[in-house]
Amino acid sequence: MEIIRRDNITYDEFMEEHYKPGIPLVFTNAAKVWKANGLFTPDWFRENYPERETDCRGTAYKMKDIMDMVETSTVEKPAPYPIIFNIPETLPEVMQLLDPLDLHYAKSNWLKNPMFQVGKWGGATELFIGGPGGKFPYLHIDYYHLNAWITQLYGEKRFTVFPRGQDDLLYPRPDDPWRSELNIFEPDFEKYPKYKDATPIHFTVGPGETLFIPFGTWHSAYSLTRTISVAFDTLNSKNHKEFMKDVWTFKSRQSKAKAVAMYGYAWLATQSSKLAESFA
Ligand SMILES: O=C(O)CCC(=O)C(=O)O
Ligand SMILES: [Fe+2]
Repeated sequence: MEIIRRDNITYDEFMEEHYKPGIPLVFTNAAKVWKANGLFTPDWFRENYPERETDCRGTAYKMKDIMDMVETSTVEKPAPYPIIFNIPETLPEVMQLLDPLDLHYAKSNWLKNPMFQVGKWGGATELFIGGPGGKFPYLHIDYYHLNAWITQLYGEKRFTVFPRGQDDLLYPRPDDPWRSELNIFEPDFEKYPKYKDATPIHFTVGPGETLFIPFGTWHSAYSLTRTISVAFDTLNSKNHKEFMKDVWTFKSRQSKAKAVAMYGYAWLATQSSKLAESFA
């Protein structure tokens, strides 16, 4: 199977052919509506925001140092990946360059509701920075069954996605069902024999391209060059049921009381979003 790439697809075509059936898509030019498209480069960030900091695996890094790290990154000695900035929190000025965030396709999105901006509900807009050889550490589906939208603004990343319905072949971890035990970059077929029947789809996403990953789709990524991408997730009536189920599963691992509280909160937040949508 191959990834489908489309330019100038209409919103209705996207909904019918990709969103509803849950088939990934690369939009080749949806990002043309963002000022960030063609503007974002390692030097642009280095010059404009040299002192901005983010944490990566317990270490704080400055933008200027990150850009040096990815410049010297190699397959043999890759820079840490991914290095992520929460854009609204650490680079708020950048948000106006990502307008409209939904690219006219990623809608509706209940995560825009202020109730989801409190706490870690997946409502973040994130900047991903990488260097050659940077591997996303695991094969996964996004938490809470959210849909993922990843726009490549600089450099090239190789993605791997699996068609829906192969969960059983991909060995989800018993203690973390959104994460796989497999190392897809060097699969151990002896230990994970069912993986032989899985059908990974590999493809490269380049500057100006946007990858839509439907909820529940297993995926991972590999940075081929220096890369800068913007990622966000969406929630609406289509993935709401799975979202609520995940909120329960995830929170009940902490405590039943917490699960009840958080489930109640999520339910209220989704009702409020649904109501707002019906008046939009
Ligand atoms: O661009 C990447 O490295 C993949 C990011 C991703 O899948 C995620 O953050 O959930
Ligand atoms: Fe993901």
